[in-house]
Formats: sequence, structure tokens, C-alpha cells
Amino acid sequence: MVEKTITNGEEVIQQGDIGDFFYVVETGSFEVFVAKDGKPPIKVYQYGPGGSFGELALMYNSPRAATVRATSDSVLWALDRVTFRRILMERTSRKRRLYEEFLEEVPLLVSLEPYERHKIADALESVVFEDGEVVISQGDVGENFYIIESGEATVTKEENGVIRTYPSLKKGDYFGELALLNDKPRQATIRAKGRLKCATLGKKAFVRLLGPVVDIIKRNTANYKLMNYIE
Ligand code: 1OR
Repeated sequence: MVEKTITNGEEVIQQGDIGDFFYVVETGSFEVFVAKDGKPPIKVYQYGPGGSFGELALMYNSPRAATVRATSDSVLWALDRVTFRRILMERTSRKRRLYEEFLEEVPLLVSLEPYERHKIADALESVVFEDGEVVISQGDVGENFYIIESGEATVTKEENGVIRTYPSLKKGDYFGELALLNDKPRQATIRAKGRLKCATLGKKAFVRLLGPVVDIIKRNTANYKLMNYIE
């Protein structure tokens, strides 16, 4: 990859151009604009550190679908078209195909644009837990967020020596968000009930990609309070 220094306001990609590079943001911020049917461009997306863009034209041999402009002085890493196609394309399209249908059916994510779900698919990794295995241990530091792909998980919480059990989690349910949102220790223990398969995101990707649904997540945590699951 080649490091590129970008100044505030610079256009890195212009809609309609031929694709040459794929970019990863090290520092700074970018806005994405799409112009359709002769109308003025509309802002549709933004990127910060850890974000990546410019993959579509390289994957589909199509013109650039959007314009990407820096909104601060930034540092990018650029990967040329040939290397992208040789090293990253197969994995990226396989993961997007693999998770597409599943992510469309996760209630939390239905309000997102397909492209936003694609970026989540890029960052997901699947993990499998056998019956009784602990996924999250109460009191631990939180590193990951989980969405259940298949199977069930039990939720227990220990308080003053008393262990309480809460309703089980099933396909499409998510967990592990509280510690990431609040920087607090894990508030409950989650265990596999039978074989459990989860799609997981690390903390940085969680913050970067689930920004648009954080309000929904926060609203849902109000239900935990009703259940006395958190203080
Ligand atoms: P590219 O190679 O086409 C422009 O060059 C890049 O902008 C594109 O790859 C994506 O990486 C990025 N539609 C199309 N491209 C988008 C979009 C987008 N958002 C970011 N890019 N959206 C749909 C708008 C109708 C935004 C969806 C949230």
C-alpha cells in the first residue's frame, strides 16, 4: 500500500471516473456525495479512521459510484486495482454474499442502507461456541459485539451472591453492546445453549459501523432496565 497525504477539501474520488485505487483511512475524515439524474450531489455517507472506500469500481469494473472528498487534512493508504483484485476482492465479495441475507433479517439493521450492511459484512467474523461454553463473562472488559447467526444463548447475572436468569437470546438477537457503549465491565454472563454461532465485530468496527443504529441500541437498553437487568 502507498501512503497518501490529503488536504482538507481535496477530492480523492470523482463520480463517473474509472477506478484505480482502493483506500483505507488512517487519520482524518471524508464525505461521500452521489449525484443522480442531473440533480445536485447529495451527501450519503462519511468515513473516519479505519473506514475504507473505492472498492465498488474495482470489484464490478464500473465507473466510480460516488465522489469522496476530505473534510479535514487526512492520511490514506492506497492499494492499486490489480493488487486489490488479486488479494482482497474474492474475500470481500464472499463475505458480502455470506452475510447479506442474514443481515437483512436482523431487526436492528433493517433501517440501514444495503451499502452500510455490506460494510458491516466486511468486518464480521463468525465464531462457534459449543453447549455450555461461556461467550461473555460478567465483570470482564468488553472487546466484542455479537449477533446470533444460529442457536441460542442464556443470560445470567450475579448480584450479591444471587444468580438470576433472563430470557434466552435467539437468531438475530445481539449482545455485548453495553460494555462497548458505556466502557463498563460486562454486566452479565452469556453462555451457549446447544451449539451457538455468532457473527462478531470488534469494538472499533462496532463504533465505526453501527453509529447509525446506536440510538436504537440505546433505546433497547431501556428494556434491560425494565427487567432489572442493569441498574
Ligand atoms: P467506488 O469505487 O464506486 C466511490 O468509488 C466510493 O464511494 C464507492 O466505491 C464506495 O466505496 C463509496 N453508493 C455508492 N458508493 C458509496 C456509497 C453509496 N457510500 C459510500 N460509497 N451509497 C448509496 C447512495 C445511493 C451510500 C449508502 C449509505
